[in-house]
Amino acid sequence: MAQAKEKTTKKKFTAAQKKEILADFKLGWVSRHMSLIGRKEVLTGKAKFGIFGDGKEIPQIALAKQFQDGDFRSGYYRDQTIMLAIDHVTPQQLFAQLYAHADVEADPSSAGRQMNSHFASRLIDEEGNWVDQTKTKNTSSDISPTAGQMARLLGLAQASKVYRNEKALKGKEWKKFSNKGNEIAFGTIGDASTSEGIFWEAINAGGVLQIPMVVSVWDDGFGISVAKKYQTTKESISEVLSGFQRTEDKDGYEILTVKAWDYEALIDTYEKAAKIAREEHVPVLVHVQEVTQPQGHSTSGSHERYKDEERLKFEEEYCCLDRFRKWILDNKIATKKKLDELEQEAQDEVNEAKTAAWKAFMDPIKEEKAKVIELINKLKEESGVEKLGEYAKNLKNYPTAIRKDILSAARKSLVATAGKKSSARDELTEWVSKSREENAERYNSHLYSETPKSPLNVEEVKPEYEDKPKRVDGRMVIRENFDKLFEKHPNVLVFGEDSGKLGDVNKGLEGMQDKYGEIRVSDAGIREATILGQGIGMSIRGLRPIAEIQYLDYLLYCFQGISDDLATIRYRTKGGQAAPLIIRTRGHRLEGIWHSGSPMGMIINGARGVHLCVPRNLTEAAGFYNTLMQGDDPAIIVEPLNGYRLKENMPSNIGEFTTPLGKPEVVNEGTDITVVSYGSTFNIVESLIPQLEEVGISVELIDVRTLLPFDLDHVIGKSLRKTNRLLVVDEDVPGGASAYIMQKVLEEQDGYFNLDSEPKCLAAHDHRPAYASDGDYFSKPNAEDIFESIYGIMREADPENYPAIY
Ligand SMILES: Cc1ncc(C[n+]2csc(CCOP(=O)(O)OP(=O)(O)O)c2C)c(N)n1
Ligand SMILES: [Mg+2]
Repeated sequence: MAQAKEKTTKKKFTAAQKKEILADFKLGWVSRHMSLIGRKEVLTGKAKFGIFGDGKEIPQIALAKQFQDGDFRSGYYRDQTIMLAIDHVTPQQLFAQLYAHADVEADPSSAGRQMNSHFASRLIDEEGNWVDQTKTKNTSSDISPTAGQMARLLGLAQASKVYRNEKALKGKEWKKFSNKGNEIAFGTIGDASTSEGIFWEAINAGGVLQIPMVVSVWDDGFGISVAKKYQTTKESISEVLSGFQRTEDKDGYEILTVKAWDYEALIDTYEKAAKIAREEHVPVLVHVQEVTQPQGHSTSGSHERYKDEERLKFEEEYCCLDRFRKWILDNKIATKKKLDELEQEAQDEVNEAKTAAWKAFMDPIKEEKAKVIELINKLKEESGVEKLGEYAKNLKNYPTAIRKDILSAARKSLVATAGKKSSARDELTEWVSKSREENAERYNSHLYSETPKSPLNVEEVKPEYEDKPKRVDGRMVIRENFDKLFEKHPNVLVFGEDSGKLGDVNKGLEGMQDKYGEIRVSDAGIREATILGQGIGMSIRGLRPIAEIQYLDYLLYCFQGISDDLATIRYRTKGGQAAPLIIRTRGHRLEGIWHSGSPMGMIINGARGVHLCVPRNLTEAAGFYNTLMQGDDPAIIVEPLNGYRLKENMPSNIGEFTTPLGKPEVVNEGTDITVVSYGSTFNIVESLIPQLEEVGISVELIDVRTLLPFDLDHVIGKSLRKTNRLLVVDEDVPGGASAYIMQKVLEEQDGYFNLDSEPKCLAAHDHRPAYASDGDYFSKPNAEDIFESIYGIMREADPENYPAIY
């Protein structure tokens, strides 16, 4: 443990400086009391869990002084003091989130959906329009996975660089996102979380990109109970990162270190950090050392269990607020009495905020409770069912009953009186149904866009063709379409491995960098997780990034961010933020274990909140880009890897036609069996149609086109009414996307009631696909497999007409 040196030099301060110092002192104590009282609220059962920022107050006050309108934060759950200092939250809102007050007004960060200290600005209005970000201090929405904020931080910072340097973005419409690229993205992270791979990936990428981010590491020596010696080589993140320090002739980082209890040094350090980042667009790392954690990690445990006596003593001696007090007294800025008064005022304010937040949280619930007790008692009278009295009494005697308790009592009362006729019962039934609706809005809404800009509202425009259309390689269709997109939307930019100079590995972007420049069409390092992060961050700042993941099999490297961050952003802010990022990738069959994957089930199950487009050819793919560009949701487009060199007709309305989301296409009408597929397997099924017709099987072939959303108008269910037979074909593992399709059709589309034969799925094998053509043939559904599956279903229904093959 480093020994802290005490500063004793006395200085003269102006009246204004003194005022600011005392305001900082009080703010520090408002934040500290928030932590102390907040913890008690959890321990007395009023809230479920609490995590606070005690010990980090003074560094955060210093950081906040540099936080200007237009700047962004990408941080984690220790940052309550920054948020208070930039007037982003009030103490009452902090308590509201602690209580899980499910109301945007009470908890603007998450409407009660997130644990406390997970912050977010409301960046979009109900119509889906971005607010003017240059007029506010902004924070991207926090997530709990440690270091998850680092990837997004890159994009938030990179946006400043794009706005400063891209000629296409000098127009008026972009002024609400940036003032000449002067915005800093402030990142914060705990010392232990720097052990995560994504931290290192993001740090390296930030150095390469040279973007205005200021990363603060709050080094309190622990990650829950695990001390630094198990986390960080040499137990010092600034020391091990020192090779990143920029030099006269080489770009890199500015790395600064400072002690968490040294008010003056902190102010100087952050002033310096911000100036470098803002003016020079150079990333800065501030290693804030000797940070304390007076109450331990969270309300889940006590730190005495893992901190030794020496550490506990250090934490007491180096509490940043105590040190700040001592410094104020030493410098005769205020008297002890004045400081005591300020502390008391801070405590009173926090207590008042607590009381107000609790009342605002409980009042509407109490009303609902009273209403339900009244209805249950009335129902007891009318039905004569005695046990209802008990339900009403139990509810009444439960002072902190919340909505689940109320609804539970109401529903149990309906079960106990099932079949009875009573007006009170009708009223209670109606109440339950209304309550369910309200709670669905509270807890289940805003997974996808609910604004007029939702991509689901984009009208379908079919591709048009000249009489004799040009036959071209599929990659030409997508390339011409990208050209139009860049031309039409100055905020579109694409980046990924080999996307720039080469124009992607399949040349779908050939020539685009020459035409649109290196800012809009760029190469990225091999680092999928942060390519994604660049995309998320930039899409939050009004750009329309297309993040390219070279092969679908490598999506796993960024799947954590897709699932935790991208897929949840709208949901976790209850519609307050959106990241309309398009992830471009290519997949399904090509060659071998890592270039033939089709893990659609994994994506579907891990990324609800992101649209999943699975086009069968490049024209369909191009249409998805055109649709999504008009919408405000994120999506993954899986281009078919084996389609780039197959011939397609070049549409004449390139850049204009759209492929709709959630609307399958009946590509071949038939009467005997419905075959549902997508992507590359779709093309195999289609190629079998003549062969199937030869044996007298009429196939209705449907391309689902998107797996998320899935067949919104129940096209497949309608087809089953005609054919009464179903085969789902894909190349995911068994039980993957094919099982998902089956569940949707059987449960949501009444498929069960329209089947005359056992419905079947034909998927790939459980293992990854083996290399080479035989490997493919024996790993994935092949033409014979598909033919025989269809034939088998027909034979089962009509053995005479379809004799045994084997
Ligand atoms: C990926 C992931 N693993 C584990 C956790 C559980 N967890 C929450 S906080 C934390 C420790 C973080 O320590 P540090 O980064 O030093 O931040 P501090 O809490 O000390 O400020 C852990 C392990 C998590 N949230 N995310
Ligand atoms: Mg820590």
